Amino acid sequence: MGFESEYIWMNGEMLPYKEATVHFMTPALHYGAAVFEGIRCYDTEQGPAVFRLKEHIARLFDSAKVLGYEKLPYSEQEIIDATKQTVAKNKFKECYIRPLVYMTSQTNFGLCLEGSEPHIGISAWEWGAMLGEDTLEKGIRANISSFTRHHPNVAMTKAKVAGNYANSILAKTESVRLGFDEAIMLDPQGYVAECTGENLFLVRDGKLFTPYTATVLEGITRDAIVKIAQDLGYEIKEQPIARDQLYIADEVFMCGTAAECVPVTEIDFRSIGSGTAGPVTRDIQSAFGKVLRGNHPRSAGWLDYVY
Ligand code: PPE
Repeated sequence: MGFESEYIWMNGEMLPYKEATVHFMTPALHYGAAVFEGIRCYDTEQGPAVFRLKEHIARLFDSAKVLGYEKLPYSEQEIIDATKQTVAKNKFKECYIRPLVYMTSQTNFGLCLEGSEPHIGISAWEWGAMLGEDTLEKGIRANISSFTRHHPNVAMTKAKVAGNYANSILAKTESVRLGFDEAIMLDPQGYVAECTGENLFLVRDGKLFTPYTATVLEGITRDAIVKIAQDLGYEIKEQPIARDQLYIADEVFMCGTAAECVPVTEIDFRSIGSGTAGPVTRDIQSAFGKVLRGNHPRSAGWLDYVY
């Protein structure tokens, strides 16, 4: 499945896919001066519904603010509406949605946002589970990356800044070349931070643990999983987590919009727990799946219907 679609929304216009281009001299392309979101739309009995759209667009605006754009040319509501129009115009039932705010300038080519203009585009395409459909059941193999995750005063970890993802590309490429599916990254203190595009949880003695948000992205899936797990009666603690706490966990799973909720069954050649998706992970995955498809009490607050 490719990432083509019929239309991409760009700066207020719905453009045919081939016309949605940017010039080579766009500063964003050279310096990673862009912020983005990853959002998913699911097919439900009441039609296509976007999961936590309002929160994703709020984070897009927050990311732009962190980068240095206080004001964007559109309101949050206009971008919410444009996102739904992009899904509708492409007649998608299920898709991944990628809004991007990027630095452009006619006059200044350089490392300062002053004198530049933020442009906005929104694309959508049909993208199944990022790490493969079977991994939701079977789990994945990960390693601890040789690359450290961002120091919070080097790259802004609360913002999905395109340039920050060079770090993810280093780690993910290394892991895949070594034969793993995904990289687990440690923060500059050596504690577990997150994966290249997912947050991480571990389960021990029936309790869930996840790193605090100081050095990681405040994942919207992470937040949903915390609430769903609490609904199910699980206790959750946010705390620093060391590498070997992952090795001796009963279960480990990662979660994010693109990846969804994926068991991690092996880390650094050590099987985690039974080496298969554990019961707590399955319990949470199953409730999460119901939420996404409109079959859960949480769905009402978290699904935004396209029509
Ligand atoms: N950490 C990072 C670094 C990250 O990029 C993501 C999302 C998350 C955690 C989980 O956040 P959330 O989607 O709000 O639950 N990563 C996006 C891009 C992934 C990609 O490979 O591209 C995503 O999942 O859409």
